[in-house]
Amino acid sequence: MRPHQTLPYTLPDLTDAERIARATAMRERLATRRSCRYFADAPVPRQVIEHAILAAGSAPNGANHQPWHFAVISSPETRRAIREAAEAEERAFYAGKASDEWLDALKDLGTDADKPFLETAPWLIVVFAQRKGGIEEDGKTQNYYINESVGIACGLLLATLHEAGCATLTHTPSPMGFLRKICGRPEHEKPLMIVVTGLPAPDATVPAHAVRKKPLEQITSWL
Ligand code: IYR
Repeated sequence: MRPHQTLPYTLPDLTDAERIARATAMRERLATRRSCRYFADAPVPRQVIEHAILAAGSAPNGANHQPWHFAVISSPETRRAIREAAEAEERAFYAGKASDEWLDALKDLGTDADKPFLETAPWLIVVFAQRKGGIEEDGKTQNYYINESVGIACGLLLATLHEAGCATLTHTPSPMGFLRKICGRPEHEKPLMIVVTGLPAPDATVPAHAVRKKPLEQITSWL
C-alpha cells in the first residue's frame, strides 16, 4: 500500500522507432519558434489563449500549489496603459540604467525602448508568480519552487501558442511592478513576464543572431 491516495498512470505503448519519430517531430516544430517583435493586428480566437493557459496550468510545480496567475489583456485601453508604463521603464533602461556590457549584449537583437507590439498584438498574457496562497489561493499558505514552477508553465504556454500558429514574445520590462496595479493583482504576486501573442506581421523579421543555437555537444554531457 502506498501511503497516499493514488490513480493509475499509463502512457501509450510506443515502439522505440515511434518514440524517436515523435521526439524528432516535436523538436523540429519547436525549433521554428522565434521571439517575434512585429505583430499583425489581426484577431486570434480567445479559445486558443484558453487552451494555451490550461496547458501552462498543467506544468509540474511545487506541492501542486500551482503558484501562477495569468492576466489576459485584449482591451486597447489596457494595452495602451501597459505600453506607456513599459516604455517609460525601457527608456530609463536604454538611457543609462543598463550597463554598457548589457547594451552590447543586446545590440544584435535590435531592441530599443519603443514597444509598439504591446498595442498591435491582440493578446497580452501577464504571468504572475504567487509567493503565497496554496491550492486554495488563500493568500497565506507558503508556495514552493515558485520561479521554477512558473518558468516551466511559461514554456508550455509558449509551446502551445506556437503549435497553434501564433507568434510569441516574452517581454520583461524592468521593474515590472506597474503590472500588478494595472492588472489588479495582490502584493504577494510577482509579475514575471508579459507573453505577447498574435499573428506575425506580413513583413515580420527576427534577428539572425537568435537563430544560432548551441549544438548538442556543447549543451550536453553524458556521464
Ligand atoms: N527588457 C528590455 C531589454 C532586453 C533585455 C534582454 I536580456 C533581452 O533578451 C531583450 C531585451 C527590452 O525589452 O527591450
